[in-house]
Amino acid sequence: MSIDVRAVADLGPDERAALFDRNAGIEAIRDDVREIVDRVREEGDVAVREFTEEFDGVTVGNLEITDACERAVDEIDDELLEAIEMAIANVREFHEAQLPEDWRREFDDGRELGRRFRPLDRVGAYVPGGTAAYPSSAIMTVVPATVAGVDHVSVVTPPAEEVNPVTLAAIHLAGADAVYSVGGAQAIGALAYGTETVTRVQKIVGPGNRWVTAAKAEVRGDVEIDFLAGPSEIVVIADETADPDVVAADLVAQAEHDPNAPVVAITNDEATAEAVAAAVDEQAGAREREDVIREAVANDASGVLLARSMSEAILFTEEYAPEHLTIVADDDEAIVERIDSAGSVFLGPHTPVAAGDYASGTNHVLPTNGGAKVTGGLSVETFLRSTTVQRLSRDGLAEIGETITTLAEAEGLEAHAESVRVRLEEDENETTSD
Ligand code: HSO
Ligand code: ZN
Repeated sequence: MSIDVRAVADLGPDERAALFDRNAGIEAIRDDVREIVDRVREEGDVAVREFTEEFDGVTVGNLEITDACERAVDEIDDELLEAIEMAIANVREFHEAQLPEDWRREFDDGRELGRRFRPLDRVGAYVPGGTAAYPSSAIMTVVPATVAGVDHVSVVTPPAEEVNPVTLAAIHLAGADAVYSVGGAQAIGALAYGTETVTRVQKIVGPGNRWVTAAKAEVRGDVEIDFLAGPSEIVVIADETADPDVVAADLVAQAEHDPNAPVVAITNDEATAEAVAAAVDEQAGAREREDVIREAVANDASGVLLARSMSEAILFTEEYAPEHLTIVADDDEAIVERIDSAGSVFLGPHTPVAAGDYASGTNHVLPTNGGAKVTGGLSVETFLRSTTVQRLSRDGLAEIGETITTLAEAEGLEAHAESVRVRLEEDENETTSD
C-alpha cells in the first residue's frame, strides 16, 4: 500500500469528493451514543461504571483520580518531567499573549462603549487515553483554560489496566482541578449533565475518537463544545526547492495517528511529486506504526497531487481548509499570504508539525474536515465570555434619542421609545424647575 501521485486537473468528481469529504464518521453510531449519554444523564455514576466495564473492560474503583495524577508526577523520569514542563511553559507563554484586554472608548457624541472579558466558571477537557494516550492533549486543553482564568477545570481520561502515568502527570502539571477516570461517550455525558461524582461543566473541549465526537454532537445545545474534530489531517505545499524527505516526514507523522488520517502533499513540480511519493513509501517502511501509516496513505483521502501552478495548489488548499498546513517552498510567505483557511500553518524546512503538536506553544486542538473555513483551534478565547458595557451622557442620549425612538416605533415597541423619552423629559423638567 503506497501513496498515489495524481494530477489535480485529472481528478474526477468522485476522487475530489473522497479528498474533500473527511467527516468524522459519526453517523453510524449516533443512536448508540444517544443511548449512552441518556443513561448517564438519568443514572449518573451507576451508568458510567457500567459502560466503563462494557467498553473499556475495566472495573474502576474511585472515579475521581485527582490525587493519583499528583502522585504520578513522582513516577515519571526526570527527562519526561522536564519535557512536559518545557512544553507547558511554551504553551502558557503563547496563550498568555492572546489574553484580550478589557476596553472602554468615549466617542465624540457622548457614547462610552466597551468590552470586558471574563473566564467561564467550569470547563471539562477530554484527554484521550488507551492506545493513543496523549499527554500533549492535556497540556493543549488545560493550560489555555487556566491562562483564561477558568475557576474549575475538570479532565476526563479513559481508564485502562495500566493508565499511562505520563498522561496523568501531564494533567496534574497542566493545572487541572479535578480528574476523572472515564472515557468515551459516557465521559462526555458525565461532563455535560454531571453525576454524583463528576461536576457538570459549562463547556467541553478536546479531541477524541468517533464515540467522543458523536457524544459531543449529541450534548451540544445542553452544554457548549469547542468543535467536532475527526482524525488528524495535513496538507503540505511544496515547490522544487523542497527536500522530499522533509515533505514526506510530515505526511508520515500525521498518518501514524490513524488509518483514516488524510494526508496530502501538493506541488507544482513533477520530480518533487514523484520523490515525495517514494520517500513516503521508504519512511513508512522504517516506522514502528508502519501498518497504520500505510493504511492512511493508501486511503482515497490521501495522495500526492501535481498542480499545474502554485496558484492551483493554493486554490486547492484554500478549498480544502486543512487542519495543518506545512509550506516548504522558496517564497513561503507569499504563499501563506494567499491562504485564509487553515487551522495551523508551519513555514519553512525547519518547522515540523510535530513542533506544534508538542512544544512550540501553539495549540494542537484544531478544526478538521474544512472547519478551518469558519473557526480556529483552541485558544484563550475558547474559555472566555465577553460582555459589552456602555454609558451615554445626557447629550449622548439626546443625540441618538430620535434614532432609537423612530426604530422602536417602527417595531411597534412603544415602551422602548418611552424609556428614552422619560430620561430626556425628566432632565428637561429638572432644568425648568431650577
Ligand atoms: N496532530 C494531532 C495532535 C497530536 N500529535 C498529539 C501528537 N500528539 C492533532 O493536531
Ligand atoms: Zn500529531
